[in-house]
Amino acid sequence: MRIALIAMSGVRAHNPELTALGLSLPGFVERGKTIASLPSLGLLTLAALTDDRHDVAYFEVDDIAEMDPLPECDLAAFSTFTAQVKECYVLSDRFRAAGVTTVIGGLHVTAVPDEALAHCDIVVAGEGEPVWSRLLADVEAGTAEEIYRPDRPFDLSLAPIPRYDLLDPARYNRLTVQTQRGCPWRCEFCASSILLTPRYEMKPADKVAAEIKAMKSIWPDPFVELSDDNSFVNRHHARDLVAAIGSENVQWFTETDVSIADDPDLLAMMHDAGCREVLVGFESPNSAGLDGIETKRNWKLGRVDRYRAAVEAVQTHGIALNACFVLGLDGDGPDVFESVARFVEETDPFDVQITVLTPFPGTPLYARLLAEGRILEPGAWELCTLFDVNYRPVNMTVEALERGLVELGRHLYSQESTDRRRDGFKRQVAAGGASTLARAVSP
Ligand code: B12
Repeated sequence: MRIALIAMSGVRAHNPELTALGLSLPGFVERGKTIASLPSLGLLTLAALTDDRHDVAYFEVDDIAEMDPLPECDLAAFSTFTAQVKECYVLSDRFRAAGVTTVIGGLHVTAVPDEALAHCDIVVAGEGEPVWSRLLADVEAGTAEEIYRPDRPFDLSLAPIPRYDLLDPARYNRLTVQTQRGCPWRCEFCASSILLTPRYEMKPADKVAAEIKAMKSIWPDPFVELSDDNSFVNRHHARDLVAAIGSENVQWFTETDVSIADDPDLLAMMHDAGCREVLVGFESPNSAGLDGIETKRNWKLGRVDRYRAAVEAVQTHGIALNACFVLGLDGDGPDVFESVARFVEETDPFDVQITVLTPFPGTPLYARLLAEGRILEPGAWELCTLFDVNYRPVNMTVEALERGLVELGRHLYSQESTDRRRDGFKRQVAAGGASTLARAVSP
């Protein structure tokens, strides 16, 4: 079969003021450029599990109008998140009209498989690896089912090396490797890999090193982004992992939780192994905002007193910190904008990310807000960008949240504030005595 692997790609925001702002503010533009072009690791992984008998081609689609004419194929396999799912449906409809069988996978259709079936022949709900070969065989035999659902979490020690060779490295400024799936914490709003797997799954460290080696065969000096949700939950695995990545001599970025700040030995190892930045979800600087957002043990609330010290603990090791805040949490009021600005001024994280609370389908947050009648436009998936408000906050109006986001963004991503944070970072690194490379300050 000729299989077209199609990644719905690019970044999105509908809020026009924010989009205009993003085009002009230095801190925002820099971060946007860094993340705007990443390939679909899910599809590259499935390509690696595809028998050689099949011809595989990989496409990235930002603007569906540009996919004209459609590539010739027997099976079009789409990967999409929520924000672009409607564009994906339009494209899938076009392929079907041309007589091509279509399949859609990814986080969105995992949450609402029946919705997707109106626009494609097959949906994969959950991790793709356990079902992909069977699905291909069924399509060839004309016996494909409508929904494929793995019956157990995928064992990451069996993960294939993603087909990085399908990519043109000139298109990217970093490439991704995944070292784990799932997360022990249950943040109410999380729409990431906990929607795919209930368990925390780790990939053996030597496999991660082998994947980076494969990446280096197309791009000798890559910047590696770990597509993880929480890399270092298991500290034993974390040490093996960091040592393995270090042996590949690359620079890298990852996402983890704030407990990393309690482990100076691991931070020192990470710095020496090329880690340049970690992203940490602080969510809110206020106890009231944090109360209840991690639904299992209220873990984040229990950490808030150590948030400020955590920034310094990480950055004195020469590792930049991207502090992430979610605006519009139920416990936060209109003073949250000022609180975030103050937190950032007092701690100088190298990067800061502000987004609005977003009810993604499949999350406990979505179910709760829907039941409370607080979703403004149910099914307006195009607003699931993390920047567009599609729910009624508790302690402020929708307009106040939108205005607060834009104004805080204008302040935090201004040249002055960006320079301040970068200077603060350099001071913290100098105080910690870690040697930073010039490149460390432009992750
Ligand atoms: C890399 C990344 C991107 C890349 C995406 C590249 C791409 N085309 O895949 C870029 C930078 C383009 C991007 C953009 C955006 N992103 Co993003 N991104 C990520 C990130 C960091 C890693 C994703 C990843 O690589 N996962 C690893 C792979 C292996 O997993 P996977 O894609 O889920 O694939 C598995 C299964 O889902 C399934 N599968 C997936 N596709 C298919 C297809 C088929 C045919 C089959 C059979 C199976 C299958 O099998 C795979 C293997 O098991 C995550 C956060 C995180 N830490 O996970 C956020 C994340 C996915 N992004 C998110 C968001 C919100 C966005 C944006 C809306 C941001 C914006 N404002 O523009 C856009 C949306 C773009 C879009 N297409 O809709 C949310 C999505 C939530 C959701 N449910 O939709 C996440 C979870 C972050 C978050 N804060 O919540 N992003």
